[in-house]
Amino acid sequence: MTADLATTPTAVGGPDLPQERRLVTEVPGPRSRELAARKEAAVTRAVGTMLPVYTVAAGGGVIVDVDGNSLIDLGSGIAVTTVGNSNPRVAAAVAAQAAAFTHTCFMITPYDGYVEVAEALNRLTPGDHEKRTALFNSGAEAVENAVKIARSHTGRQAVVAFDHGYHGRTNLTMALTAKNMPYKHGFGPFAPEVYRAPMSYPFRDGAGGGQGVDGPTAARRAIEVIEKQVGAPNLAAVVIEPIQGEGGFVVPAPGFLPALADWCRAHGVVFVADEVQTGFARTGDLFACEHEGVVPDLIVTAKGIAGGLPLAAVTGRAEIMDAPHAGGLGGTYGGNPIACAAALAVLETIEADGLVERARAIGELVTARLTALQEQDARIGDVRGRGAMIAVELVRPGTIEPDAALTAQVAAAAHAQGLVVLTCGTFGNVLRLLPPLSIPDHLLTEALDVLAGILEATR
Ligand code: PLZ
Repeated sequence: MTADLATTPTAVGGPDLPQERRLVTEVPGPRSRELAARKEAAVTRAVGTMLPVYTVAAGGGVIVDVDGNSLIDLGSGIAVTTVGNSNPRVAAAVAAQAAAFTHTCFMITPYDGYVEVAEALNRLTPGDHEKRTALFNSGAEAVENAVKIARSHTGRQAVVAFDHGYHGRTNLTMALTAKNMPYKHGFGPFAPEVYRAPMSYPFRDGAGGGQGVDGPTAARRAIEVIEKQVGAPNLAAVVIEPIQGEGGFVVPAPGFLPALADWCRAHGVVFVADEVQTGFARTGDLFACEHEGVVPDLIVTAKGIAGGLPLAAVTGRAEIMDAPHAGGLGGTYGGNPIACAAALAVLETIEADGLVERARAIGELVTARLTALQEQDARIGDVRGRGAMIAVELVRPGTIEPDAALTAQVAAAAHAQGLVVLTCGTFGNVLRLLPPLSIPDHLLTEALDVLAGILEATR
């Protein structure tokens, strides 16, 4: 089995893969290291690889590499394979669509998959108002289009994003993104008319790990910056992640998002929820906005929408979405038929497999264990997140001073022991867990055991 997987280019993944952590070489092994050397000679160094084990198959909760190692997947390819890698419904839908036709361009001769995905998103996203959808290829492309739509609708130009926010790597989304390294450094000039407001970050707002600044107060703080530095009459859109992803799994204090959304509504500002990382059951709701009953004017989705096929969407109020002139939005591949077929299979799977509930159960299991660890380890400053999007922020004991070195050390040890675990955060000191919702409990528990052992060994 192992040898087959390592040598056969047509290895079969999906949930039937043995659900085990199995290390048969060091990580990365010799075949992966060979491929890494070829990568270095062929691929620009600007495109990095976090854990250079070269994949041959994945599914359930594991990733199998060319050396025959089976690693526990706690990253889902950055929150993408929420329904599981090579999910059988997705794989079948993709194969059937690929056999029928692969592309016509929706702007040339359209097809029903695109319309069906739009109908589904209009139905499933928060709010029962009349909605419209447009499809794109990546999160960044969809965020850019949300801004285009908001500008067209309002006739205003300014856009507000937040401290610690991440929205992509294209020119406009780099401008919206807060962190310089590695996303922006040397890549300017950036798109104009982008302003930044303070986020609600409970762990850091309270100077010592408390809830110092509550949600409504943090919203007033942000709104004051917006009113003084931008002015509502100039402001087209406020773009915010309901739980920040790359910025450190920052969950704003309760009341922050509703207060911001209310202010936007009162001032004719388009409230854009970037649910690229939080969407599609990840947080234990279909969309993270639902947790506080926030209804965004526009919601941006990608990643988990199509089980790994490139697809993204902007969905929102019909009168806003229809503001641009006919033909004003589009792109060659946006809403590609294979990606749409995958998305329909994903939505069916979320419902059929009860994945919203599964995300909540994962959240409880992971949070309970990490909270117990925190009680004995002052370096774990904060355990936060929701559903299957949970992180720990590592600090110097008794302070909120970030410990990026410890975070890197723990992540490296986890990789060596067969866990695909990601880091994030403005200060590089957050370990984040984003397992596929298809991961079995025994692998989650094993992964948490390994992490606990690593934390113990680094004391
Ligand atoms: N908005 C909230 O999380 C992508 C980026 C990884 P694309 N996050 C992972 C990296 O280093 O490039 C993301 C996101 C939020 C937008 C995006 C951008 O989505 O599909 O990568 O363009």
